[in-house]
Formats: sequence, structure tokens, C-alpha cells
Amino acid sequence: MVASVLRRFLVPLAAGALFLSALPSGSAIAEPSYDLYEVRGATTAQDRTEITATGAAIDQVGDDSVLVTATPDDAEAIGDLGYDVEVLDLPVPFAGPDSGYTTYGELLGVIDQMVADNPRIAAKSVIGRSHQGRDLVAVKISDNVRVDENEPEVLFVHAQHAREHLTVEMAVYLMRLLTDEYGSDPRITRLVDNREIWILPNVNPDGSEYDMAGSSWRNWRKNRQPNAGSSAVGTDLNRNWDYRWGCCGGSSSNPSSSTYRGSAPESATEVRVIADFVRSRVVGGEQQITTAIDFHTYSELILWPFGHTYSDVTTGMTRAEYDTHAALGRHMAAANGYTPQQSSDLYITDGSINDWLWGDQRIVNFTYEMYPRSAARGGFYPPSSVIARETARNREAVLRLLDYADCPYRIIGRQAAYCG
Ligand code: 0X9
Ligand code: CA
Ligand code: CA
Ligand code: ZN
Repeated sequence: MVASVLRRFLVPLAAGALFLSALPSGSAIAEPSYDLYEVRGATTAQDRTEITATGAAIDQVGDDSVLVTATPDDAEAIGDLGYDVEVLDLPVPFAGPDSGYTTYGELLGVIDQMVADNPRIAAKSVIGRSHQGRDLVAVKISDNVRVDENEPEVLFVHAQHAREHLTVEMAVYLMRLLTDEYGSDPRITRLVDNREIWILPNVNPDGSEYDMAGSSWRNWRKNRQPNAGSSAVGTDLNRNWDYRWGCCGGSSSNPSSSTYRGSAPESATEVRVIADFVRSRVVGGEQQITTAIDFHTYSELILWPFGHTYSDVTTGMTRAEYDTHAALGRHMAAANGYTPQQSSDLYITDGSINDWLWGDQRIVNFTYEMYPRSAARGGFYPPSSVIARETARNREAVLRLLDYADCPYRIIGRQAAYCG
């Protein structure tokens, strides 16, 4: 089925030469090219972790295969591990940027208008700047929005990965939902009155803009920060967080990799800004943010920590804490039809925001991998005609997280022990 929409040719060892010869003349030391490959013969999480250890990023997991974004060198290394590797030439990513997706400039306009229309419950702050100097924005939604009240705080993070544009649309949807339905929908009114909701609508604007700027999508994942001693640009923000950074074979030390972890924890400008923001929500020694979602695409999954280990219970994660994540994850997945699982059921990741938010800040948190389920439905680039449906699909799931933000441990009946 997938094959019918793909033009395929067998790679591998020739691939390096093939892509090199496709480079414009005079760019012998060019940035690496990132392409989509199908890898067959991978059935377990251990297989998939071994594949990511080459530097490839896994985009989609099947029963006995995965799709990866990889450089020709990564692909060759995967072949050397004994897997069957084919490059895929997908039509969708080669189509031009879809004007139905919100650019960074448009996003800032949407935010300013929304705040102007709802000044009592919505406020914008600039929490820092991206590597290239773009504003990194936080939108707060709550009653008495100018006052830091003693209400459970909830964090939504969008677009750590540049090409995952549907996550920006998710932020736009959430901002509109919470402001438009305030005063008319009783549940939303109660949640806005009793929570302080922080939306970070695009934490990687340099990457987003780069991905959209050409005549075709660029399949870009990282930020746009140069790397010392390399022509390869960018750090994978979701491998740069300061909790067991680089510990466990779940990220790359090679700047050419699309999962490059950076030169040090928080070396990525944007990660440092967001982490400082989250730390600033510690008031009186207590982290005010209780729950969070980090939005990604794609695969229709709800993932919980840890990612750096296959173990569910381990240092920094008790049985009750794991069960709270699993129960809340499943409760949300029952609302949106995504598949709930621990993130390492897919493959090991280290330096992810999930592991840091829980391991360092004790915030119960999830990764949503949004629509679609597969590359055959558009992968990272579904048509903008799906935006309304696929953002509204998460309405009930997100409201469930907001409901439980007073005490997430309530979902396993442990509120007395944890929130007394
Ligand atoms: O690999 C990632 O960063 C995420 N997948 S994506 O295709 N959007 O790149 C998954 C992150 C899940 N890992 C943890 N929650 N630790
Ligand atoms: Ca308030
Ligand atoms: Ca507060
Ligand atoms: Zn992602």
C-alpha cells in the first residue's frame, strides 16, 4: 500500500556518491543531505535503538520495519548492521510549502489579535530569543491573567522539531479554544478560572522558517545554530535537555546527525530559554507547573517518560509515579484514539524534554505524536485541509490533562500521599 505512493530505488552503498553527485558544484563540503529510508528487519525496541545509534532519526515504527530520516553515512551504517535499507522518494515532501500552515510571522499576528480581543484572560510575554534572534513567546491563559495566582500551572510546548508544523496549528487551536469558549462553555470557563495555562506556540522558529522558506519543504528537524568545527548546522532540541544528557545511546555526538545532542546540555539557545522559563515557575521552592504536553508529529501516539531506559520503574520513577503517567496517558488516549505507551517502547532517547520535565522538575508530562499514523497519509507534511479536524481531535484529551492538573496522582487514587 505504501509502495503504491512511493517511488523506490535500491540504495545503499552507492547512495553517498549519488547524493554527492547531486550537490551543486562548488559545494564539496556541503551540509549533509537528509533523506527518508525504509529499514526492514527491525522488530524490537532494541533493534530500533541500535538503528538510531547510527545517527538516524526514526520517523515511523512498523511491526518489522521503520522509516528513518538519515544521511547517506547513517544509511550505510544501518546497512552494515545487517538491515535491508531502501531510500524512499516521497512525493509529498517535495511539494511546495502549503500556505494553509501558519508561518512564524502569521503566528505572532494571531497571538497579538487573540490577546487584544481577550485582555483579561490572555497575555503574551517574550521569554527570550532564538539563535537567529526571533522572539520566543509564551502565552498565558487564566483569569486575572496579569496576576500570578496560586493555581495549578500547565505547560504546552510546540514545534521543538521544525518540520512538525501541525504542532503550531495545535497551539493556535488551543489558544482559540480557551479564549473563544471562555464564558460560554462551563467546563472551559472553570478550567481557565482555576488553572494558569502556558502555551509556547513555537519554540523553534528558526527551524520552522527554514523549513518553509524554500520552494519545497526541507524536511528540517533541528534548530539553525551553527556547530563549531563542522559545516553541519543545528542541534536536535529534543536531545539537548539537562537530564542524563547523552547517557544511553539515544542521541548522536555527530553534528551531521539529525539527532545531534549539541555540545553540552542546554547548548541550544532555545532549550536554554525554555528551561530557564520552566525553572522560573518554581515559587517558594515548589514547581508550579504540575502537568505538561510536548507536541510532535507524527504517528498518533501518547508517550510518557522515561525515554532513556527500557525500565518503567527506576531511579527517579517509582511505581506510583509510573502508574500515574500510564493511567493519565491512557485516559487521554481513550479520548483521541492515539496509542499510549512509554516512550522507550519505541526506541531509547536521551536528553529529551520528557525526561527533564519529569526527572529534574517532577512535572507529569507527555509527548503527543499527532496525525498522521503513517507516511502514506503525508508523514510530516499532511495537507492543510486536515488541520481543523486533527487539532479539534485533541480537544477532550487536552481538557482531561487540565482537569487532572490539580493533582495528577488523583487518577490512581494517591492524592492524599502526593498532594496532601
Ligand atoms: O524522537 C523524538 O524526539 C520524538 N519523535 S519525533 O518523530 N517527533 O522526533 C519522540 C520523543 C519521545 N521520547 C521521549 N519522550 N523521551
Ligand atoms: Ca488566574
Ligand atoms: Ca501561579
Ligand atoms: Zn518531533
